[in-house]
Amino acid sequence: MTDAATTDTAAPAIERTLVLVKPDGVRRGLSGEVLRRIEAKGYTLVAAELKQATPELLAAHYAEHEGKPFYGPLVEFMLSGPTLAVVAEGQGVITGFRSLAGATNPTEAAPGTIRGDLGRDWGLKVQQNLVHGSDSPESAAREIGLWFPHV
Ligand code: D4T
Repeated sequence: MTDAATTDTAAPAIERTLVLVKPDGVRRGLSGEVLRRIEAKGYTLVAAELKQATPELLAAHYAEHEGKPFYGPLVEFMLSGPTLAVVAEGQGVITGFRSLAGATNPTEAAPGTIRGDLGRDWGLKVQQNLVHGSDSPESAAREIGLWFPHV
């Protein structure tokens, strides 16, 4: 007997997502640990580059947050040192990496996640939560275009 629910479903498309190891993660020497978790999960690294973000790049990347109270501190934090920008690939990688990252607030992020295991609240005006991951296919395409214009 065949299972129509599985045999009739098209294979999920291969996706790409933008992962950032933010300046706190790079400073704390956690870049390798983040890459290890991405690879251990089974995703493929397509590109990785240590970059110093610019105000222009961050204005585009974080346009949705402009005007929010944490926007200025967020940009200042993201300018405070190099960021490791990564493109990762695999079926479901956009949601999958968000699961690996955990909740935005590292205090609330579940143990086992990057933010839950390695992050904490430092009492600052912006959460320093180690990583970013695109939240939709549209965001991923836009963000990969911003950080890796040639990929
Ligand atoms: P990023 O974009 O960095 O992957 O984080 P999230 O997707 O988890 O969260 P976000 O875009 O909503 O926020 C961007 C960045 O701002 C910090 N932040 C956010 C903060 O300090 N206070 C807040 O209330 C929010 C919503 C954390 C991540």
